[in-house]
Amino acid sequence: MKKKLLRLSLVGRTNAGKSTLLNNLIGEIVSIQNKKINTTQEFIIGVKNYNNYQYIFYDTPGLNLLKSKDKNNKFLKQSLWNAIDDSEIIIFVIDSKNIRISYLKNELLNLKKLNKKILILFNKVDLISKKILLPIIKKIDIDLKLDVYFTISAKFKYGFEDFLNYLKKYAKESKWAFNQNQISNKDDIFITNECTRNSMLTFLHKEIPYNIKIKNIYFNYLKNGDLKIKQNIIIKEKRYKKIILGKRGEKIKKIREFSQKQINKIFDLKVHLYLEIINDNGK
Ligand SMILES: Nc1nc2c(ncn2[C@@H]2O[C@H](COP(=O)(O)OP(=O)(O)OP(=O)(O)O)[C@@H](O)[C@H]2O)c(=O)[nH]1
Ligand SMILES: [Mg+2]
Repeated sequence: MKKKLLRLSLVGRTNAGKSTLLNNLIGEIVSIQNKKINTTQEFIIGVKNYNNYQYIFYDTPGLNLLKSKDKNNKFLKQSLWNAIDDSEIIIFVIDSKNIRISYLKNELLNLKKLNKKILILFNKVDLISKKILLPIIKKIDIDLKLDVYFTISAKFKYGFEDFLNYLKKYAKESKWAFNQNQISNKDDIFITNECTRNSMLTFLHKEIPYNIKIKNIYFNYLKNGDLKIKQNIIIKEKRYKKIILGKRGEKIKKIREFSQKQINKIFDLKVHLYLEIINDNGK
């Protein structure tokens, strides 16, 4: 059978469930997911092969960034546009439980200007009854003439087959862009760093998790097969250290344990994770 290839960008507001969808499509965690906003900060690729098809999914930072004037978001915006540019199909993911029709219309109208095929996924249908959702979809459809849409639950892996099958006809005959066993453009160190950032998003409030960097210092498989990882949490402001440590170090303990558990799950082996907080100026 001839090999076929299709590139798709996952686009949508923050929290729509893009990363959850990507991970559950691939069957492994390649992009962290969290209920906090702007979880995805980089251009992450997940690769799904089945039969002679290779689907390349680009996970992107939330679409709402496009309106933001914050200069720090420039990089994020760029990575969103790169993904859209590169893909043949835009998969527009919507949190069905939180639809704001006026925003949605604007976003869709803007995307339509790009003249790319747009496939709409109404996600999180586990949280909303059809009786409530269908009239909303109908209303959007009347105004915007939705080309094609599917209802899914990224979290519970519901509805994947239908849209994956639908997409087949758009795949073009081509050499595959990734090897059979390569599932992401990011390496193991990236995802383990991301696990700690995700843990910080979970346990710390407000701006801190968005103003830190995780740097890997050590990553090695021990003789007994365990994985030993050391990471530095690089902070920009000295005062963050106390907050991250928490009372008697309880916060950092939770952060470390949660991250370690996640890494354990991803690699399916025992992990020893060590964290150190370092000030940006090296102190
Ligand atoms: N109940 C339910 N929750 C979901 C579903 N999909 C995603 N979520 C939850 O929604 C939250 C956000 O998911 P993410 O996958 O991080 O969302 P995202 O679109 O990647 O967000 P950003 O990276 O911030 O743009 C997480 O807490 C997920 O568990 C779903 O189908 N059902
Ligand atoms: Mg994400």
